Amino acid sequence: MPRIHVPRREFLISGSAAFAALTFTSASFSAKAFPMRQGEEVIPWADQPGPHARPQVVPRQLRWEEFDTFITPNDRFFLVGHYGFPGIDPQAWRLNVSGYVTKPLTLTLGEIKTRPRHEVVYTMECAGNHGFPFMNGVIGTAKWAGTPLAPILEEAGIHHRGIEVVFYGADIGEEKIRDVSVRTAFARSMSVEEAKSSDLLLCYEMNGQPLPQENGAPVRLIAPGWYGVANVKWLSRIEVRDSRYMGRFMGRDYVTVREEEVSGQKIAVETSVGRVLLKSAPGRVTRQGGDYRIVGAAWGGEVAKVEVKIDAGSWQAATIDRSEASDFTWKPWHLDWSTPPPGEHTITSRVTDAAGRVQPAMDDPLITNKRTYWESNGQVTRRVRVT
Ligand SMILES: Nc1nc2c(c(=O)[nH]1)N[C@H]1C(S)=C(S)[C@@H](COP(=O)(O)O)O[C@H]1N2
Ligand SMILES: [Mo]
Repeated sequence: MPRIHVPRREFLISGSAAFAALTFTSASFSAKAFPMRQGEEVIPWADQPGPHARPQVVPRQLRWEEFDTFITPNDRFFLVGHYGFPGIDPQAWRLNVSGYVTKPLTLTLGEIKTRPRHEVVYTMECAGNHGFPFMNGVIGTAKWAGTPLAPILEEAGIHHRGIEVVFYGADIGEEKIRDVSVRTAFARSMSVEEAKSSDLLLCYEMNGQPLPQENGAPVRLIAPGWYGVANVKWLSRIEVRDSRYMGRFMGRDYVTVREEEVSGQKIAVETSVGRVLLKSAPGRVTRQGGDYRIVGAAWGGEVAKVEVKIDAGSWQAATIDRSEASDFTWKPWHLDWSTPPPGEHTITSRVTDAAGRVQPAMDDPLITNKRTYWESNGQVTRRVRVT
């Protein structure tokens, strides 16, 4: 019968306070050319996001004006930490695979690193991106390296009663549920079927550097195709359970509430944030002499077409640059704007996928019937001032 493992805490060398001591190391980095021209100048957006309501949870976002490389350098990659940014001693760290498995495993970092190494280039977006006026840069693309999870689950042998795989972080928070206060780990789960996907990695490297502390060192889950929240950092425990896991980040937070029409009535349906949705956004406006250009990105599906609308004009097809893109990454695009008249302009983009689905407009019922800010994949409009 499955044994229940008590999580090891001794590898935690610091808790949430660790964030204050974080030093963001600048990764040595060489990136390929990007839709960029000689001597061009970036025009800052007129609609800068306001100060973050919880800067300690989201201490860093991408500044879209700096969107000039396909790969986001580590020191520009956004950060989200709901229970702080713990520092973990990699020597003492262990990963436990337990619960409804026939052979529980305890893996060291060394053992994980000697297993087959895979790399995936994946654009990670927080499900809260564009859901708030102060959050539009919780997205970035990195080359993640690690070992595939599936063979490890195979080795542990999932018991026939196991239906859910829970990924626990080493970060612990206090949660109040009704009138009970409990300490709980940041955790997310997937069905056994989803967890067995060959795309999932136990990741220890980001853009050729050891995974930075703030991004989940020594090991995080990388779940290409999912929203950021599924990519559990500071991974300490993988547990197979015989019932649905309903922790805060599955069942209360990162829950989309959407009203749906059922027999003429509006009924709200709550769903857990899961796979990333089709989306695009204008990235930056540049000027080379009098020639303006709009550069942006599209992601979250099989990108077939990107169009841009300036002010109340008609949709114009943008040029998609697929030179560095792969399945799980954003696709950069650009549109030459020539010489716009001075004054303030709005820029909106929309992406269409290979099946003809279009990124919804902000007044589409898919968006307006949504009562929460998660999974905000509506069309993004930015404002720019031309002088
Ligand atoms: N252990 C742990 N993992 C976590 C989180 C967290 O707070 N704790 N935040 C999640 C969320 S909401 C996002 S969007 C991504 C952000 O990853 P990054 O900080 O490397 O950009 O990590 C996810 N993994
Ligand atoms: Mo997130």
